[in-house]
Amino acid sequence: MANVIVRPPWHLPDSAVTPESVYHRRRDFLRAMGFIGGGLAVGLPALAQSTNLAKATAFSAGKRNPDFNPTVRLSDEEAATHYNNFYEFSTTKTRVRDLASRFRTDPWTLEVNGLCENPLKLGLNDLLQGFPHEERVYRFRCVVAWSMVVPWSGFPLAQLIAKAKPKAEAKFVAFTAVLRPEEMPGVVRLPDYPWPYTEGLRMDEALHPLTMVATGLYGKPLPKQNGAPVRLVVPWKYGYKSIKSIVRIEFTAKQPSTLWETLNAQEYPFESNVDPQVPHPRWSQASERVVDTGERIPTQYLNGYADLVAKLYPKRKV
Ligand SMILES: Nc1nc2c(c(=O)[nH]1)N[C@H]1C(S)=C(S)[C@@H](COP(=O)(O)O)O[C@H]1N2
Ligand SMILES: [Mo]
Repeated sequence: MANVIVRPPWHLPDSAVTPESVYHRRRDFLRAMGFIGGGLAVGLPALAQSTNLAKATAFSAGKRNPDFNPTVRLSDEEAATHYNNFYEFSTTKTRVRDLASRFRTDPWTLEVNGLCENPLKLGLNDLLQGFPHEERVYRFRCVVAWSMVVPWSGFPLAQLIAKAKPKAEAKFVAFTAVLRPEEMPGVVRLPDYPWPYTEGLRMDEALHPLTMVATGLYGKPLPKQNGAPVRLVVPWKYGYKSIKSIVRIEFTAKQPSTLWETLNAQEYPFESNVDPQVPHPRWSQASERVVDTGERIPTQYLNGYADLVAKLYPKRKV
């Protein structure tokens, strides 16, 4: 047998999907470290991860909510779980899954605090059992113009916000992902990134019923590469707003900084609504490539959710 690597149809070279400035900086860093040109050894022990029965039994995907069910076909589960953006592990989408295998996602604590009456500390079971779960099929559109359609399980973020009782001064919600360089080789390789990964929403966006806290994908607990055990899903914004592996949700009076906006505010602004009429400075956003079929389809304003969320953005004429 010839040793041929067959690229799945959804493969894209790393250079095509990494913001160019960032890509060059990373190469400079790697060159300085002597990594380019020689063999690359990542000095982390390959720990075997035991399967997590407690989590598997507590998880229930919930019934599919027919109100959120685009008529287009679901993307292949294989593509959605093998082609991932999770820079804490790797900038190469096809490597994230393997590199995330040693990531520990149980136990987990999600802290909810900041400007609120009732700060919370939620463990896995609080998240899985304290909120009624349902399944929703959402379109998902990455800023580099690939897209998929997948069933998430979880609950509206508004339910969690209601439990925390934000104060009137709280105008934004800031999200922070876990940071464990010892389990995350991508963090070590991008030392000039403003870790941890952070994101943010306006309060009205966070409270919108489309905004979801997800703990599952395709009827199963979230795979590590998709942001286990708990992530955000904001389907009308570019994918990077949907932060994975969240450990903190904070209510703030001022707009919080985010990792991507800090890196390049022109290219990755805070709002980041999907909009085919607003090109990215380096590419068009008019169309997108369906991740598993490779088909090119037109991109829709607010990723097809304009009827539900356009009212949040009255200045943009539809
Ligand atoms: N913590 C964290 N969350 C993240 C990212 C990341 O690198 N780190 N990448 C984002 C980007 S750019 C996208 S497109 C989606 C990808 O989600 P998926 O791998 O489940 O498709 O996750 C987002 N959330
Ligand atoms: Mo993305």
